[in-house]
Amino acid sequence: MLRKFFSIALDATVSLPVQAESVLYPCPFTRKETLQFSWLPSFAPCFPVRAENITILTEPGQFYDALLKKCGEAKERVTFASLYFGTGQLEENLVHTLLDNQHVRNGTTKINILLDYTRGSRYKNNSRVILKPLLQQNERNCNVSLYHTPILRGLKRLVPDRWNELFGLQHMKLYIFDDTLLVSGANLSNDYFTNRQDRYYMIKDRDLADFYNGLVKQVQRFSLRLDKNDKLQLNRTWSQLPYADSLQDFVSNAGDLVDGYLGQCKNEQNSYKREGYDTWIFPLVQMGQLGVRQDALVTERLLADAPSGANLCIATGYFNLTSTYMETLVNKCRADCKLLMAHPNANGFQGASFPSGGIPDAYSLIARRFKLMSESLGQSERFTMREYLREGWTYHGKGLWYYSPDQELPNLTLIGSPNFGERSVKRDLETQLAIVTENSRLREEMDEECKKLYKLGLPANVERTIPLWVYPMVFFFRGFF
Ligand SMILES: *[C@@H]1O[C@H](CO)[C@@H](O)[C@H](O)[C@H]1NC(C)=O
Ligand SMILES: *[C@@H]1O[C@H](CO)[C@@H](O)[C@H](O)[C@H]1NC(C)=O
Ligand SMILES: *[C@@H]1O[C@H](CO)[C@@H](O)[C@H](O)[C@H]1NC(C)=O
Ligand SMILES: *[C@@H]1O[C@H](CO)[C@@H](O)[C@H](O)[C@H]1NC(C)=O
Ligand SMILES: *[C@@H]1O[C@H](CO)[C@@H](O)[C@H](O)[C@H]1NC(C)=O
Ligand SMILES: *[C@@H]1O[C@H](CO)[C@@H](O)[C@H](O)[C@H]1NC(C)=O
Ligand SMILES: *[C@@H]1O[C@H](CO)[C@@H](O)[C@H](O)[C@H]1NC(C)=O
Ligand SMILES: CC(=O)N[C@H]1CO[C@H](CO)[C@@H](O)[C@@H]1O
Repeated sequence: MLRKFFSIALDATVSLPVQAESVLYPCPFTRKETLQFSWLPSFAPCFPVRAENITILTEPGQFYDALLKKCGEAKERVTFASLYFGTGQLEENLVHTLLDNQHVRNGTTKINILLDYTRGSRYKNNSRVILKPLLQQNERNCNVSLYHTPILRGLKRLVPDRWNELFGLQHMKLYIFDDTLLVSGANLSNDYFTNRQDRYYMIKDRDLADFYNGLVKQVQRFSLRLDKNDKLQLNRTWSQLPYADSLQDFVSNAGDLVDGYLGQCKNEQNSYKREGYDTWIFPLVQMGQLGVRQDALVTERLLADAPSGANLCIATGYFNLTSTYMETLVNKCRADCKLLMAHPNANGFQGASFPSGGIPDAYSLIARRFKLMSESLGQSERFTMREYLREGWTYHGKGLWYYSPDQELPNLTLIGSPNFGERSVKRDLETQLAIVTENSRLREEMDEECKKLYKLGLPANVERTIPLWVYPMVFFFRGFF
C-alpha cells in the first residue's frame, strides 16, 4: 500500500534536460606517460591545487574543532550546505560562535546556509529554531534556504514526516569559510562531532571555494528562503513553488540552472592548463531529480576502467549499491575490491523502533545477495567485505581509494556525500570530490586514512540470522535505501 503510494509520486514522468555534448579538454597531469584518469576534465571542472593545502581530518572531534575555529575567524563568508543543523549544545555553540564573530557582528561576513526542508523542519525544536538568532541579528547578510524536493507534492500532507525523506533530500555536505572548503559526509549534528565516524577533507583554495559557493547559490535560487519570523518565501528571482507548480517546469528550469553553471565552470577552468601543481580536484555533482548526473558517470567509469592488479577500497555507511554500480563492479571492473560498511551494531538505525529497527538487518541481507551474485558469476575472489565496528560508535564513512596496479599508495580518492546507492544517484542532491594527486605525502596520508578505517572492519558475517519480516521489507523498499 505504502509502496504503491510512493511509486505514484516517483514515477511521475518527467523528461530530464539533455546533457551538453562533451568537449575534450587537455590532460592536466604532469605524468603524461599514462592516460589514467585523463578523461576526468571532460566530465567536470578541474581545480589544480598544491597538496600542502589539503588537510585530512580523521576524527569527529577534529571536524568539530575545525568548524568552531573557522566560525570564530571567518572574515568574508561562511557558506554551509548540509542535510540539517542539529539542536544540541555543540550545534548551539557553533551558532553562538558565529554570532560573536566580530566580522559577522558588523555585517562584513556573508552567511549562506542551505538545508533540506523536510529534515530541517522535522520536530518542534529543529534547524529553523536553532538558526533563528542568526537571522534576527543580521538578516541582510544572512540567507537561510531550505531545499524542497519537487517530487514531494500534494501527498506530503498524507504521509508522516519521516517518510517524506524518501522522496529526495538536500544531501550535499559543504562547509566554506572564506577561501577554505571543508568537505565531508557528516551532517552538522552532535553525533557527527563525537562518536559517528565519517571523513573530512579541508582544502584551502580560493577557486574551489568560489565554485562551491556559487553552486550553493544556484540551489538557493530554487529553494525556499527562511525569514527571521520562520516564514518561507520564494527567492525573488524564482517564481515556481517546488511542491505546487508544474513539476516538469520546475525540474527543467532548476536542472538548466545547475547544468549551465557546471558547464560554464568547466569551460573556464579546463580550457587552459596550469603548471606547477601536484594535485587536481574535480568536484562531481549529482542531482538525479534535476537530470544532473556528473557524479554517477564519473564513478561508473572509474569502477569500469579499474584494471587487474589495482585495488579499490570502497566504503559506504549503507551498503546497497545501485544495480548499475553492482554490475559494473562484477562484470567490468577487474580490480580487487575491498568493501567497508557499517556493522549492524554500528548502523545509525540500530535499536530504532519498528520498522526502522530492521534497517541494519536489511543491509546485511543486501550484502549477502551481493556476495551470492559475485559468486554465481565466478568473481567473488576479487571482493572482500568488512564491517566497521567500534564500541560506542556508529559508522557513516564513505568514498573510494584507488590504488593503481603495483602501487602501495592510492593516487585518487572520492570524498563527499554520496553513498553509491539508488537514493544518491536518483533522488538526493549530492556532491563529492575526485582528488587525484602525484604528491607522495598526500598519498601517504590518504593511505593512512583508509587503513585507519579498515583496521576497524571485521570480516563481514553475511550468514547472520535475519528476522523474517525484514525480507519483505527489503523487497518493498529496495529503491529507498
Ligand atoms: C532546543 O534546543 C536548544 C539547544 O539544545 C535548547 O537550548 C533549547 O532548550 C531547546 N528548546 C526546546 C523547546 O526544547
Ligand atoms: C568589522 O570588524 C572587523 C574586525 O573588528 C574589522 O576589521 C572590519 O573593518 C569591520 N568592518 C566594518 C565594515 O566595519
Ligand atoms: C541574500 O539574498 C538576497 C536576495 O536574493 C541577496 O541580495 C543577498 O546578497 C543575499 N545575501 C547573501 C549573504 O548572500
Ligand atoms: C545525517 O545524514 C545522513 C546522510 O548523510 C542521513 O542518512 C542521516 O539520517 C543523518 N543523520 C542523522 C543522525 O539524522
Ligand atoms: C596554499 O595556501 C597558501 C597559504 O596557506 C596560500 O598562500 C596559497 O595560495 C595556497 N595555494 C593554493 C594553490 O591555493
Ligand atoms: C536568491 O538566488 C540568488 C541567485 O542564485 C542568490 O545569490 C541569493 O543568495 C538567493 N537569495 C536567497 C534569499 O536565498
Ligand atoms: C597513479 O599511479 C600510477 C601507477 O604508478 C601511475 O601510472 C599514474 O601516473 C598515477 N597517476 C597520477 C595522476 O599520478
Ligand atoms: C541487493 C539488493 O537487494 N539491492 C537492492 C538495492 O536497491 C536497488 C535499487 O532500488 C535495488 O534494485 C536492489 O535490488
